[in-house]
Amino acid sequence: MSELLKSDKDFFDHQLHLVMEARSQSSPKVSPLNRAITYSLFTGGKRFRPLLCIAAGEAMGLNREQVFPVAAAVELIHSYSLVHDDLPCLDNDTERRGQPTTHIQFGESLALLAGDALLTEAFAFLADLPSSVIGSVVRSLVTNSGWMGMVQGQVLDIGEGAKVKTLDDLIHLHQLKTGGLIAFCLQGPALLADQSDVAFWELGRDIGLAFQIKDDLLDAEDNDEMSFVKFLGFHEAESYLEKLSHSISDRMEDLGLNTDKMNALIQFNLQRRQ
Ligand code: GRG
Repeated sequence: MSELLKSDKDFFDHQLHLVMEARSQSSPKVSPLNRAITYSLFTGGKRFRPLLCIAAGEAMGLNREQVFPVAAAVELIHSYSLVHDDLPCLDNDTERRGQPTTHIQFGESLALLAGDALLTEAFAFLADLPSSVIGSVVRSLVTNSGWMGMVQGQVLDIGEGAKVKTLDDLIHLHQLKTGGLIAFCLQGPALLADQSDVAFWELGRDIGLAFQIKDDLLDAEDNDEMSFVKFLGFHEAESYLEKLSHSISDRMEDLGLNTDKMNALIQFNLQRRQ
């Protein structure tokens, strides 16, 4: 990760620690719930979504302190989604980020509840936003992460919704599942900066799609039915990602988002190894 991004990551982690530590004072500090929440939130995430919120916000004239509530809210939702996704009733994964998953470490019940707490606590961050934008930012996060967004994408992914038959179906699934939260990383700051948000949302959704394709390339051996590698083959998926990344760069330019930090994040995705 470039120094430019590392400084924002350190800022974000520090602020998040301070807030979560302060919140945990109001319940017994060493409670198992607190430990499960802290474990899920602070064990090695890349922080791609908060970094994107900060970079996009700065390109729109906001400083990182102003963007922090939006960045924290999206990371807590991301964290809950991973905890729940790893549970035996969904992916049944035992390892994440090279560590035992939350339910392996703390048991299924606490993992489920820690996920619930992360999800609801996310919205407490948005309560700190200027009152003129709270409504629109909350609505955006709900739409992108919930019934109409990430949760719906997850339902398609487990095969409980409409069947995924074509590439367009697969794109739709991942635009919801991974693209929803990442779309919010551009739409949230745009709403805060009082900018028209639709083009930012569309661009964010495609950055999310690029993030997912890279993930599929990294996990090519997993043989996942809903993967771009499975659908297109490895090399075709690689060139799809390359084309998409070019289109993303062009649209960033059109929207005035082609800053060093934004470009560093697009490069970070292309080059990441995890
Ligand atoms: C449980 C409602 C619900 C949704 C789960 C996020 C998700 C949907 C499933 C996790 C599995 C997965 C591979 C999803 C695709 C999105 C994605 C690439 C998640 C991993 O995000 P990173 O790489 O994670 O940003 P870190 O570890 O860096 O925080």
